[in-house]
Amino acid sequence: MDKNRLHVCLTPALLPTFKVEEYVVVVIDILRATTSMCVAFGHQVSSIVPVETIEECSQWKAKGYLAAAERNGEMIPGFDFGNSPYSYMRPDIAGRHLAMTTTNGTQALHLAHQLGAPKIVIGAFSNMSVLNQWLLAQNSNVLLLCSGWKNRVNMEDTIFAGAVARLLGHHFDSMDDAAQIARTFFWSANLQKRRFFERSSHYFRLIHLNLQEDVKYCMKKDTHAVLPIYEHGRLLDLLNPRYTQLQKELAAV
Ligand code: 3SL
Repeated sequence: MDKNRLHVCLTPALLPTFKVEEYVVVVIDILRATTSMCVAFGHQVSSIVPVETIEECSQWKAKGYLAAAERNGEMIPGFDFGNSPYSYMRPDIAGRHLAMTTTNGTQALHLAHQLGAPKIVIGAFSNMSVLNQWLLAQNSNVLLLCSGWKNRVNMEDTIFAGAVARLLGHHFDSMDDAAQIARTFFWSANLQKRRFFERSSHYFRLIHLNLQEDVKYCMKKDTHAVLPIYEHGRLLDLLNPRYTQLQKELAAV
């Protein structure tokens, strides 16, 4: 029997070259959107509505949602959050709904949806083991979508894609060159992940904003056993014991 495919898309600009409808898509934005999403779910946020524009995010805020808006690493004034994983480490977000817009991560997610991805989930070092187990159980092709930076390739998302491709590769047909590149890069970076992160362009952007602690946090593995999945315009944590209940509540709205 043919194996399912595991492929890597190194930047959203390349996504239209894939038959996206044939893959479960994993959206990756290690610095920092997908890491922050995992932390928010780890602190029991009920759902996250990822939106493309700051205006849409404001509209959700006006409806009583918590709202996170980031552009170029900085929080947009007037919102509750920017995009720091640390900002979600507080008990009062439990049970709340959050709208979020970020420079690349939420845009990549929307593109995957627009191009017909049947399932979209969120990946970061924060939820890596849970994600890998779930991907193995899907019996489906998998596309690891690196959000990159403004349609350019970045190092940190490629390293993560390489880590997943290396761990899962032998269960799949994953002989595409982007997966090989990511795997090889991860292999080179693995022993000195921090040094590699510190050479990335986004590291310098974040350092300039005094966010070095965020970078360190985003490299940590398996901090949260969460699996954010995109359903009907929002992310829910598939592993939240209230998942089915939340689905029902939101369908009734
Ligand atoms: O690109 C994004 O979506 C963000 O993660 C960028 S930042 O880390 O908040 O600067």
